[in-house]
Amino acid sequence: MRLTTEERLQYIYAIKTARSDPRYSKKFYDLGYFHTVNFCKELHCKVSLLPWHRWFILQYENLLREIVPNITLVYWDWSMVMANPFNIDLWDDNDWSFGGNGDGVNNTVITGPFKEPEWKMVPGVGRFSNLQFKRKFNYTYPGLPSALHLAILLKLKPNEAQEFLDVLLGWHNNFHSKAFGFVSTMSDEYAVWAPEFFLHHAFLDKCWTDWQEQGYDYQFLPFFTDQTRHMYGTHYLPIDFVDTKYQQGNVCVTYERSKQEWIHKLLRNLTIDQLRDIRGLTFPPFESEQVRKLLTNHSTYVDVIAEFNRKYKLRNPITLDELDGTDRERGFRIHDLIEM
Ligand SMILES: [Cu+2]
Repeated sequence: MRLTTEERLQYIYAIKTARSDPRYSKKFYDLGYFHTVNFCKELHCKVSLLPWHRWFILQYENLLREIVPNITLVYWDWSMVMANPFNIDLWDDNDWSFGGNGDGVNNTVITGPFKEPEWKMVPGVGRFSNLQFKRKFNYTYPGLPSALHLAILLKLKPNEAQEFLDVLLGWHNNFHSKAFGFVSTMSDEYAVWAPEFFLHHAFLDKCWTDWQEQGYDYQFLPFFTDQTRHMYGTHYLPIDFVDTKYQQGNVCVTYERSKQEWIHKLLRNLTIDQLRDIRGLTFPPFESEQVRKLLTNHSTYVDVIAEFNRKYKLRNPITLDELDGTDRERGFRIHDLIEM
């Protein structure tokens, strides 16, 4: 579903209140601080990326729910606008949007509800209080996958889970670094303080959930369920968060479907071979720069993703100029899909 203006205002109100109201800002600070100082440790390795962040976004949602009890986390399905993700009203200057691109030499966000200096990213007077909120949108080639690319990835079987996880992590990195720009807040260890962080991680979690919902073997992947160490900084094991419907604390999470979910559904009903026949943009490349920026230190990702891109490459790749209308934003021909 799409949020109403009222709901968007409420969501932004909750974030702003969490940041500035002394009743909540300590918790808000602690969450962000934890993600920032442990950024390089384990949070972005393969074991932690999905289950750990599932736990983490739940903590954030719980905090927002202390402020607005019926609120839920919001995801942004950027796979539907991968070719031009910054051309939508999310990035407008309205009170119900997230503001626009950064400005000036520092690329500081100066429009919308999170603009400087009214909005300071980090509460308090501590170590990070002088940080500026930065964006440098990559309009020309954001490096994100399309819904078509995502559908191909979701076709990987549980015995190909390592490849699935590596590619998803790589696309996740592209979003942080390449799409928002290497000098942006989203691109470094302060990413968690950018409100778009949670739009992104909620969608990443939805992608994982969609993959998991294909069966028991997908959901209870031994790679996660066999882990016997607590997830970093928590009292939980990955297994405590592999089932969205039964997360620790008796939390049941379901993702409401967006208006464009029918496209994902149609795509998912096709075989890999059929998907590869749809005319669309090629897979986003992944360069070592993205790994370096997010400090995951696994240069193997570059190879795994290059191999994935080679193995599943579209049979009829086209360029942006060959697409028009909403196809041009989605990055593939919807007609080809409907006619399959
Ligand atoms: Cu992330």
